[in-house]
Amino acid sequence: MSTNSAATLETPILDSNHYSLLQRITEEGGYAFASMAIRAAAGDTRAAEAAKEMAWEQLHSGPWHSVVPVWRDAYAMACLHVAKHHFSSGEFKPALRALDMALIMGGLTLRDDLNLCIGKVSAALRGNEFSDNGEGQQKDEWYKDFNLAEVVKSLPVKSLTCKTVGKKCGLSLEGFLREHFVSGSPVIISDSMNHWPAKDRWNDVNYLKKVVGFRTVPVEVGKNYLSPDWKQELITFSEFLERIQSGDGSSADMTYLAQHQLFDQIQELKQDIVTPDYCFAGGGEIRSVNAWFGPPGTVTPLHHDPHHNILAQVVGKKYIRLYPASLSEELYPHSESMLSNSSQVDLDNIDETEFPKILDLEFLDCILEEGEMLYIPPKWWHYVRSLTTSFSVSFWWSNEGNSSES
Ligand SMILES: O=C(O)CCC(=O)C(=O)O
Repeated sequence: MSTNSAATLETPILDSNHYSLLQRITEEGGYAFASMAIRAAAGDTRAAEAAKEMAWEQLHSGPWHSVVPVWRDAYAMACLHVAKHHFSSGEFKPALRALDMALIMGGLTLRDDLNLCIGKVSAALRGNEFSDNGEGQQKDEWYKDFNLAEVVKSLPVKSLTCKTVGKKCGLSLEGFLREHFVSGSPVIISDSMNHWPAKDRWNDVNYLKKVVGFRTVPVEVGKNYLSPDWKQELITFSEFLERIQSGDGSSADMTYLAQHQLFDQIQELKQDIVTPDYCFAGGGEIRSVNAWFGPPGTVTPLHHDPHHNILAQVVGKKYIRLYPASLSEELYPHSESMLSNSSQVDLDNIDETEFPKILDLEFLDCILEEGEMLYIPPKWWHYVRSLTTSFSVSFWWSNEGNSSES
């Protein structure tokens, strides 16, 4: 189907699976999609857009877990057709957006094709927009001034007055297992990410703009995921960086790239991180690696997750408060099952009449500094506030066969 020309995107997996995929889609009632996809493959741009719309509707026809998986592959297939048409017309940005949408929303079958195409479109875009190689350009760093006394005023009451999380240097895997993993005890590991390429690269705004500026990413907008005004948007990384740099985000329109599996989507950033050896403790498996990137003042409200977690602080600083799992009942969890891992208490604005016990509970807290990792045991409640522009990576792992993510 595709030729080896510079103006075409190659899709070897799609080429060899096109008809079997269409057959599976037809078996799920997708006759109209299949006929559009065949026209799209033959070069009909409008049919490609129509097929993409049809698959999109199927992805939004009910709760995400009830979407028939082949429709996710159908969406990726249609995005590939759309991207090919844009690319051959020299429209690289819309081509890249279609490919990113397929990575974010689509199935896994065509993932290698998507990554292959993304490599080619990104190279074409970089060639167009960055004619200089950036050498000699001043490093544009994220944050320069940090005033702890000022910042402490924005923290929840009683912050930094209780016990702090212990910090260890040169913690061996055996020491981690014995003293933290088995007993479920948090620790800050202070020297385990010096070798990460991200440590030098993500502090440089120009690097991020150049390498991932054109990529589309999902961001959260609003005070936090529990607020009624909270929403999600899809924007380019460059737009996101501009929002952070403009620094005028009030809490109502705070933009946070939160809990997104960015490293499955963007290979260049995956190469900048290293999975800590600690994550293989207990013979477990990585469940998800998430990015958390935003301006000062982002808040992840008090909640717990079912997995072991290493939260690695690559850029900036975060305040983190931890309550042990044994205090769950006293932390006023929401009653609806979807939110039962989140507390009803807004630690930034505690309603003592409604939640009288909360101020008596003991907790651990810390300021997690650039280059440090925090181990959060499963089910430990955590509240997180960024104190500067901050980019962290969380590694969730567990050894339960089918445990689900929160
Ligand atoms: O960094 C954050 O804002 C939240 C991190 C978190 O909740 C997690 O890693 O589970």
